Amino acid sequence: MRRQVLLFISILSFSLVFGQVSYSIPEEMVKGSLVGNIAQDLGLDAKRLRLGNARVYSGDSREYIELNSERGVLLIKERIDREALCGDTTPCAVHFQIVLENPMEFYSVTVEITDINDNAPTFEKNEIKFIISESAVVGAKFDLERAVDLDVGTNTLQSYVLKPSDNFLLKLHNQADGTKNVEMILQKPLDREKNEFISLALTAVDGGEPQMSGTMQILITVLDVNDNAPVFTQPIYKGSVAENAAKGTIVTTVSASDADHKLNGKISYSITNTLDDVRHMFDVNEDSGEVRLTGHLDYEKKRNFQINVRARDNGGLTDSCKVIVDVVDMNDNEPLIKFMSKSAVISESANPNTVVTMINIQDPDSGENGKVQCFISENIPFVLKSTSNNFYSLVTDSDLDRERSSEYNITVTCSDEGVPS
Ligand SMILES: [Ca+2]
Ligand SMILES: [Ca+2]
Ligand SMILES: [Ca+2]
Ligand SMILES: [Ca+2]
Repeated sequence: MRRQVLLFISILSFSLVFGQVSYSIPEEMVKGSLVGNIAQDLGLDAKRLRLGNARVYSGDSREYIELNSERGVLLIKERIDREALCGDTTPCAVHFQIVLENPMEFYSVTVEITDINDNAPTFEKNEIKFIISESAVVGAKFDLERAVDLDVGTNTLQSYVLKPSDNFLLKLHNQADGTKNVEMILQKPLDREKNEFISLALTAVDGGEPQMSGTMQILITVLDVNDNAPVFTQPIYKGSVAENAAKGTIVTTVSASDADHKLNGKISYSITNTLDDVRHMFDVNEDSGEVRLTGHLDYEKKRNFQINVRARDNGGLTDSCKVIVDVVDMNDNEPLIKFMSKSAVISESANPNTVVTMINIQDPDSGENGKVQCFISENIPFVLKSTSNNFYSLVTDSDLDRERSSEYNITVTCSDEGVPS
């Protein structure tokens, strides 16, 4: 290399440069294309070229251009790729000499190779993946890949476009080497519950005519955080259960939902009553929300219960609801007959309507189950009179006659109107 450079300098010192000429051609011209009319431009005729054995001398560099002595023109000998020849150096030129003998002359020729937009901006990867928490704050930055465009000037990379731009904005940072660092900045919070996967397209464009571009996918997986509390489907649930229902009877089922993922959305149910006896009577299935009877109900003691149920996700967020349970009365009490006073002896001269005994009926059941009717056998000189609610008087109905009957054994029968009675 060094030796050849020295040789070139020695030629310079022994020869006269008779002139120089410059051309400008675009890269990528096909073999045989005209570069310039060298004979005309140097003021030489075709004969001089031929007799002078004119040839191209390009030293140690590749011969991209050849001389056609017959026509006196320079032609493309080998396709010129500006990017391979000069990279990002501008301007880009091919230098060579036209050497003639008899007498020896040489002319310097410079052919500037102009850029054409034959390279699109390209990314190293087709896609890039991010996993971003939905709690990421606005302003969070994410480095993206840069694109490369081998062309120069306006034909090289000019800008980037990010679409869609709902959540992220693109920001470019100029680097010392003239390139740009690309990053996307969160401008609107992510919401996994709305959009768990986001796909963006980052497009790099050059300024050529026609414009060329390259695109890379940005795939974002949004990570869940526990930002949703459970929500019951209704604030109040109602159920009713017979007072004689067996333990284990399902009263009702509560249900809450949670929009979060996995454990953040996993709900467990519990009863939160502390001041009453609800917890001895009911429990709630932690997973299914089924509210079951666990104790022994008695309508006569308590007719309804309010169960407070809490739904809690694994992150501690909660909602609560009420379950109102009505206890349904069953006819589980028979009327109780109580004598308030009675006289075992009565004179046969007693007037009709003389009270013999007073009874009080007690039936703790409600409704028909507690509605009691009493009667006594017929064909005796007594009647049962209802005085007021659940009070009866047994009174004489007609004159008594000791000589006919000195003793009465009276049976009072009371029955409620329940089914069965
Ligand atoms: Ca180019
Ligand atoms: Ca380009
Ligand atoms: Ca949650
Ligand atoms: Ca969430």
